[in-house]
Amino acid sequence: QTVKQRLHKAIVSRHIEVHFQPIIHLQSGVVSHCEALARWTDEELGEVSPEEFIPVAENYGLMPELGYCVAEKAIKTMAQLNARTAAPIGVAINRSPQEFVNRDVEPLVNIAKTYNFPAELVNIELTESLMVKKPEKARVQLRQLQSHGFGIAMDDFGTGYSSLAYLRKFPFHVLKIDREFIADICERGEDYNLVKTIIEMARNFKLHTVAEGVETKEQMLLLRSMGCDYGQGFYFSRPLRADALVDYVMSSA
Ligand code: G
Ligand code: G
Ligand code: MN
Ligand code: NA
Repeated sequence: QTVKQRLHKAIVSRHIEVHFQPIIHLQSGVVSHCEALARWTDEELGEVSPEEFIPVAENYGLMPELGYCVAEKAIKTMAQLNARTAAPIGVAINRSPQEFVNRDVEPLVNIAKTYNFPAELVNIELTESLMVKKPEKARVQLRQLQSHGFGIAMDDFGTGYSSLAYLRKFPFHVLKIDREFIADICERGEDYNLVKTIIEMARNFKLHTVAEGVETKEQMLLLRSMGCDYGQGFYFSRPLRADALVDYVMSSA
């Protein structure tokens, strides 16, 4: 069996797991959202990284099904979690360009309805490549997502084309600053200035900012003082299985 066949089987039989990485509001320390991250463990191949299997899914047209499976499991888990928390926590779901091309937003709307999960608590994360390759598809779908109340996040900001025109033309709510700019923020003045500029620019566009790859307390404190809204990274937590996420949220509340 090829990797593609194995992956297809895993998707159809719903053996793709979802892990969750908390996104923290820096001023309050409260868990705001959790990013859903696909995980695949194959009997023979062992654990396969999403860096490897997401491209396979994209090349063979499996991404819409994989995305649906992840979204369904993620929203179900978060709905169960929110039944136990005082304040509801949102979920961030990655959506690949292929899902924008081959699917409309209907399935996502239905999942949210099924679990009685407010669309306002779902942020759809997308990368800049989508706007470059499929600007018209992107525009139509982002408007649809927006009209249903979903939030829209620009993922990995700064690593792709980063045209400011996209921020102006598309209805984003959140800007995620790529971890490559965060890694040396305490040591390198250039990186500090760059991130500071991104945060100020985001504020002009009325976007919330999330710093990715926060690994130390010093980075967290610095980002908070710079006016960054949210942080995500190993300093707070690695991506967690659903049961570990419940423990994390309950003990940090
Ligand atoms: O989970 P990890 O941090 O290893 O993720 C590696 C990459 O795979 C990240 O860029 C992440 O956005 C992507 N990824 C993880 N899960 C999904 C998913 O469900 N859909 C899409 N499109 N990308 C995902
Ligand atoms: O592209 P995206 O932002 O969706 O990717 C999320 C990926 O980033 C996941 O693979 C996750 O494991 C990884 N990640 C999350 N937090 C950290 C961190 O603090 N440091 C590093 N190096 N990687 C991280
Ligand atoms: Mn992401
Ligand atoms: Na990212």
